[in-house]
Amino acid sequence: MLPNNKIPEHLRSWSVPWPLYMPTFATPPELQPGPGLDASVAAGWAEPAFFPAVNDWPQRQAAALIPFQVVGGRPRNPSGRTGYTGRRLGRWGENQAADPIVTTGAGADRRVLLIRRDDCGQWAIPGGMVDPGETVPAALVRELREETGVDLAGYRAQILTTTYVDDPRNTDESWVVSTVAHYRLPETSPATAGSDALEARWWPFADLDTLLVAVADGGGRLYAAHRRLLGLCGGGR
Ligand code: RP5
Ligand code: MG
Ligand code: MG
Repeated sequence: MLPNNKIPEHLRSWSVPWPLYMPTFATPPELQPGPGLDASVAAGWAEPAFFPAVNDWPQRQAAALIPFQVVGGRPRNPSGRTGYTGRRLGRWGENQAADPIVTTGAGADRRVLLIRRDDCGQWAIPGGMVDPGETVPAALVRELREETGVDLAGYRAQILTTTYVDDPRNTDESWVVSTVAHYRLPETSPATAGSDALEARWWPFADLDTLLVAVADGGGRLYAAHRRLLGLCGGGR
């Protein structure tokens, strides 16, 4: 996966003129017009190529969790320039995700349920995209069940935030906004990796900082975009 281009901070905002801005085209073959895209659309995880398929921007803007502009018929990432154009995600504009942070225990025994992502090998919150027509609470429960086998039915969610996620797939025209919820469970329950997870494990919160640098133990780093989200309930940095 490509890292986000480094855009100088003072040039990120769309309100700062940058006449020579030349973002890199980042759309992978499976999302470019042709059989690959047809297969991705048929598989249900992608919408069709840009024009004329997407002409409902007023509705999308009204439904957006974070307001964004459309300029010349193209959506603009509300966090500013990314250095990339095109899309690596299923939808143009805002892609809504749900991230369940599931913890147990207290103090030194406090643990959090993480998965290792199959696209980058890094440890991450077991989150995923909200399906069309699905509610966020339903997506939180479904994604956790699919990726870890743990059932949240009967547990109350504490919504922590709705936030832009600094996902490496973001581009100027397609980005992730997630609803992050915290669930406290009385004890750890067996976790089994499924869907797009390679492993599922209850990590001690105290180890999260080590995770950022340790590549031992079959692990990998903590998915950078989730460091801040885990910090919202006391983990990460
Ligand atoms: C992150 O990617 C979100 O925070 C969420 O955890 C996840 C959604 O994408 P998939 O796991 O469905 O690839 O941006
Ligand atoms: Mg996922
Ligand atoms: Mg998933």
